[in-house]
Amino acid sequence: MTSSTQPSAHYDAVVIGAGFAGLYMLHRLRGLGMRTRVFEAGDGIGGTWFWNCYPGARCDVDSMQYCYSWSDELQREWQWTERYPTRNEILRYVHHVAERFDLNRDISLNARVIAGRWLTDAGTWQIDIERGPTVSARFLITATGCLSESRVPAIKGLEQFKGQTYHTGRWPKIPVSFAGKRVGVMGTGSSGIQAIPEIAREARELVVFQRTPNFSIPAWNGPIDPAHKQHWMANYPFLRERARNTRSGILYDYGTRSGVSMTPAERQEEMDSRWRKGGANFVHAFNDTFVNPESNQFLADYVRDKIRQTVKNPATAHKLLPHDHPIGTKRICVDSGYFEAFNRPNVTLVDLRNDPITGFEEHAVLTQSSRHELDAMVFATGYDAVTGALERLNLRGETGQSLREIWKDGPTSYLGLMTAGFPNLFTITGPGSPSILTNVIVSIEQHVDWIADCLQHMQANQLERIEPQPAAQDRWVAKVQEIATGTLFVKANSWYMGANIPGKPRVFLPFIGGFSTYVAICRDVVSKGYEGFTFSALASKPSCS
Ligand code: NA7
Repeated sequence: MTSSTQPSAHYDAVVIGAGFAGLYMLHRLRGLGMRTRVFEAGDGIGGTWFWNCYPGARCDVDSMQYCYSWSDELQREWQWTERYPTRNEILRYVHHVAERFDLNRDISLNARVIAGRWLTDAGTWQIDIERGPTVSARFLITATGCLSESRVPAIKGLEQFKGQTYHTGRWPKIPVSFAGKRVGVMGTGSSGIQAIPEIAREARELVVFQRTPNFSIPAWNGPIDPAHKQHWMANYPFLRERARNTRSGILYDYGTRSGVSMTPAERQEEMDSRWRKGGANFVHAFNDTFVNPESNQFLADYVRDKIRQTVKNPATAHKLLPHDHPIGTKRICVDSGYFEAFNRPNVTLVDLRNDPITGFEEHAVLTQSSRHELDAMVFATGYDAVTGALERLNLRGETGQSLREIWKDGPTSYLGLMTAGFPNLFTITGPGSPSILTNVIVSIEQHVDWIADCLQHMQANQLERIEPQPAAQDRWVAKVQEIATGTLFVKANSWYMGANIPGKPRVFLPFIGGFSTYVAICRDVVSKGYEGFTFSALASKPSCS
């Protein structure tokens, strides 16, 4: 594009989003001496953890691993208190980091990016801020998160509903009380499964509207085990490096045997011991959980048995049994008393597959067979994952087309880092990278470091423009789909597949070949002179690397 308005400020780099990705990116860019501004839509930093303050919001990755590894002092000084950190504790950590590294002064809050245009002649991005200035930058880096574009389904009559409505990913910052109220929760993914036990304790009545029953593993959360903490504190760099060499960037106990190769007694012992430990590690019992339907079935049956044992009403238990996807192919949930909540007299489960919602009235939600009077409705209905937040930015590349237009049949990206036709635009944890299949902080750090190293390379070589070559991008997009097709993941109607958004193309969004494999590929690309990327100095024509 060539048209432009006069920007009010020019930066070397603009970063969109002040969550874990944006904060670390800012830190690295400063280290390169680049004049950088971070624009954040929210009125606070923390990204996903700023918005997700619903009751029970908690991370399901071990707190000793769910933190930055780029500063050894930082990881030694911060004291986590629970096995799985609450949202509030994570947010305190984020603020600690921002203050310790003096990041806040380069962050603009309440500053939503609503459009961006690549100006070919100037070699800059021009960026519009809602109710704010237009600025320009040589490099534009998105740190908008994979699960940030929240979504409330279109339901007939919802606008007439007079009760309060909430989305878990846009929870108000003022206290919300459900005491004495009749509350509905729609959605039984991770957010619903965390919120339901908490709301059940507080509300007069809780009606859970379930479309798809989900697998969940008990968290057995509690104060952090001092020996575990001590072990991590004493060995942080070594353990972090080991984690980076795994497929999910998390130091789990990865099973080394196929489920089918074990005797029934061995399998039972393996699953029992993992269940006793709790957490997402359960699904890693076998080395073929995600590729062998038989092995997967052992784990799925085990969890279904646990649900039957936990939920006292057999009809309710039956409705809660996951049946339409292999375990783990929708993001595995980790809960604290989810299935137990259905034993409470004030909790009702509505199975929307048999009894769909027909609409809302002023004070009720109607299903085909009944009417539920409600004072509040909580939507735990998820996100337009991975691509939603990027498309919403309305970024237009060299031809004037937007990412949304270019991605209408599925996202195109090279390594999940850049898209052809969008020079100097980097996408942290973009589509086609491991991102949300991993400890996302580990993936964020790897992307931020890769981008910073690339910019340093460009500085050193007086290069001002970078973009991926279409052929390299095509190969990568094909590879991402090919690897996914070899797994059970493609069998589930999950947000990994874009299946939760009506009309979204059905393609597998992240790279599922494993974090360590992905890192090796990225390193290889660099060692071959940034193979598949094209660099140029602005004055010259682009030349292939
Ligand atoms: P998820 O995992 O996308 O869960 C959303 C839930 O909402 C899921 O149970 C959906 O059922 C349900 N849903 C979505 N649309 C509808 C409609 N129209 N009617 C009824 N039910 C619906 O989002 P979460 O926020 O729980 O978790 C997102 C990630 O955040 C999580 O994986 C962690 O990584 C953290 P469906 O299964 O689509 O039938």
